[in-house]
This record gives sequence, structure tokens and C-alpha cells, in this order.
Amino acid sequence: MQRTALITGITGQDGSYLAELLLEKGYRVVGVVRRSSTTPYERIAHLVERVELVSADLLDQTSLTDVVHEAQPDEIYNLAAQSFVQTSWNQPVLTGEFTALGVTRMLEAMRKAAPKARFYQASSSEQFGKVVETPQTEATPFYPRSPYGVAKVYGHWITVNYRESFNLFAVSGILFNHESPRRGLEFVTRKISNGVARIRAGLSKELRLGNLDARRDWGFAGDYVEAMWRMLQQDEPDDYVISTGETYSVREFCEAAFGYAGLDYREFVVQDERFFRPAEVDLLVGSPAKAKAQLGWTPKVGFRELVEMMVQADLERYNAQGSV
Ligand code: NDP
Ligand code: GDR
Repeated sequence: MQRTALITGITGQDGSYLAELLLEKGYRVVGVVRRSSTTPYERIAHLVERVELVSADLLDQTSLTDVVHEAQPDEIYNLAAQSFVQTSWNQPVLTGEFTALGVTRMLEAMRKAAPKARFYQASSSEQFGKVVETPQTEATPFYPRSPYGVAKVYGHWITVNYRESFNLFAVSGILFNHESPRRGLEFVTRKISNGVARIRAGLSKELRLGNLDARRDWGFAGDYVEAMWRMLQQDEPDDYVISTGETYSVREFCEAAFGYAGLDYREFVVQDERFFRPAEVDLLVGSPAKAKAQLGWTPKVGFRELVEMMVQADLERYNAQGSV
């Protein structure tokens, strides 16, 4: 019997990699897209013939319940969210509606329309925020530092609560930063790889960034969607940290990215107050020990390989297109 997966956020970075993975595994993939006057399917343009796209919005309970009822999925991956941390200070209420209450709406949709399905919630290392211990594990208490982080803590606990209250197979994957050539242009890694390519193409002379000393545990998105899938194949629902266990600063990312293109980042990177945050998460590093032991998951792509993959993709894009 062919299995069916429903993905919210299929047009996002992770949704596109997850859809590829599930199609390879023979799933019927149903992707939720929200109504727009344009068609923002850039990341899944190569997949649109192979997936079913259905229209619903995280803000609208009826539309979510209807798509779950119609698709009758075996697995639901709730990836949709307002996912940019900086924006969450400017749009805190909307972030709460999408990123926090949106999870309850999806869980309600599943409870009413497909209670036997398995549910994955996209939780985040931002929940650890001002970390109380290092490295962070599944047992580390949360201390979020942005409206986004606060909303994700809600999403995490409502998932745990629905599992315990209604005996649903609902899991929360606490994923650390994961990047790729498909990362949105506003996130720091892609901003840097794109900035390097623009400078190489003669389109920019500098790259303006915020806090260069912030440290992150960066992995490759293609590896992380594999972990999501594995979580839903376990006998019992449980929560997992997914990370590389290594940490690098934004400065080190710049050094590697500009270096790969034969440039010295110190000649181009300018620190700009506009990109500093009202409250910062200085050092996030996760322990993937439980994921390794129970899911048999380890990241395949290392830091340097990730940086080079991203810069190479942007260099090629500018070469192919002339300018963007
Ligand atoms: P993206 O920002 O690339 O994608 C977000 C997706 O959510 C898009 O498909 C977007 O649709 C969709 N979406 C936003 N609002 C709504 C709405 N109201 N109704 C329906 N769909 C909506 O995120 P990523 O792929 O990077 O991340 C996936 C998930 O994982 C997110 O929940 C994120 O918070 C979380 N996460 C990400 C990490 C990372 O490092 N990437 C780490 C930890 C957690 P549209 O294309 O129309 O905008
Ligand atoms: P993050 O990712 O907030 O960790 O959230 P982002 O790439 O935006 O920031 C990482 C760190 O880089 C510093 N930084 C800058 N960030 C941006 N965006 N732009 C800049 O110019 C800049 N300069 C320095 C930031 O201060 C920060 O410390 C991502 C998202 O995918 C979330 O959805 C997800 O939950 C977390 O990762 C885990």
C-alpha cells in the first residue's frame, strides 16, 4: 500500500527537500500551499508534477481540517511557520498566530480528521535561547529570546500535550540551524553566500551584516529532513534534538565563504546596527547523541562542505543569469 504524507510548508527550504526524500521512498506527497496572487513554487518547481498541491492556511482551521480529511495522510509534517527570527520582533502577533497557534490548528485537524496519522512538529534550537547548559539536549530547559522562540516553545508543548492527552503519535524534532542553497536570502548563511557571489560578479562592493560573533551549530537541510522521517518510523513517539554538535561563528562562516571564492572577508564585510537583534542567542550547540543512538541518524555534510556547496551554487547562479 502506498503511504501518503501531508507537508505544510512544502514551498519552504525543508519542505522541498522532504518532498524529494518522500517521493524517492515511494510516498504519495500532498503539499499545503497558501493562496497567493503569484505562484511562489521556486523551490519545488522540479517536483510540481509529482506532488499534489492543496490550498489551506495556518490561520484557517476549516481549510486545514478539510485538507487532512481529504488527503487521509499516514504522516503529517508540520513545517509551515513564520520562520525568520528578526521579523518576529516586528510582527509578534502574526508570528504567534502562525508559529504557535498554527500548530494547535494542525493538531486539531489531525485529531478530527485523521487521528491515526503520525505528526511531526518542526521545533527549534531557538527554544533554548539564552542557554542554561551546553551542549543542549532533549532535557535542557527552554529559555527563548525572541517572539519566534516563544512561539516555538508553545508549539513544542502543545505537541507533547496532544500526545499525552489524546494518545496521538505526535513528535517534536528540536532542530538546530540547517542550511542549503535553497535557504531564504534573509538568513545569514545564504546572505553571505549570495553576497560573495554578488561581489564576485561585480554587483556589490560590500556585505552588511549584524553580530559576527554569534555562534551556531549549522548542518545541511538535506540531512535533517531524513531525521524528521526517521522520527515518524519509530515504534513510540518521542522528541529528539537534531544537530551536528559543532559550533562556528558568523565570522568563521564569512572567512570560509569568502575564502572559497578567493576573497578576504575583512575587505568586504561591514557591521551594521540594523542587523543586530534586540535580544541575541549567542551560542547554540546541540547534542545529537539520542538521535544517533535511537534513530541511527548522523549528519553527512560537514561545515566546510556546506559553506562550499552554498557559495558554489550562488556563484553558478550568477554566472548563469548574469545578475539577479
Ligand atoms: P521557510 O521559511 O523556508 O518555509 C516556511 C514555509 O511555511 C513556507 O512554505 C511558507 O509558505 C509556509 N507558511 C508560512 N506561513 C504560512 C501560512 N500562514 N499558511 C501556510 N503556510 C505558511 O522555513 P524552513 O523550511 O527553513 O523551516 C521549516 C520549519 O522548520 C519552520 O517551521 C521553521 O520555523 C522550522 N525550523 C527551521 C530551522 C532551519 O534551520 N531551517 C531550524 C529549526 C526549525 P510560503 O512559501 O507561501 O511563504
Ligand atoms: P536564526 O538564523 O536566527 O538562527 O534562525 P539567522 O541566519 O537569521 O541568524 C543566525 C545568527 O546570525 C546573526 N547575524 C545575522 N543574521 C541575519 N539574518 N542577517 C544578518 O545580517 C546577520 N548578521 C549576523 C544573527 O544575529 C544570529 O545570531 C534560524 C531560522 O531558520 C529559524 O526558523 C530556526 O528555528 C533557527 O535557525 C534554528
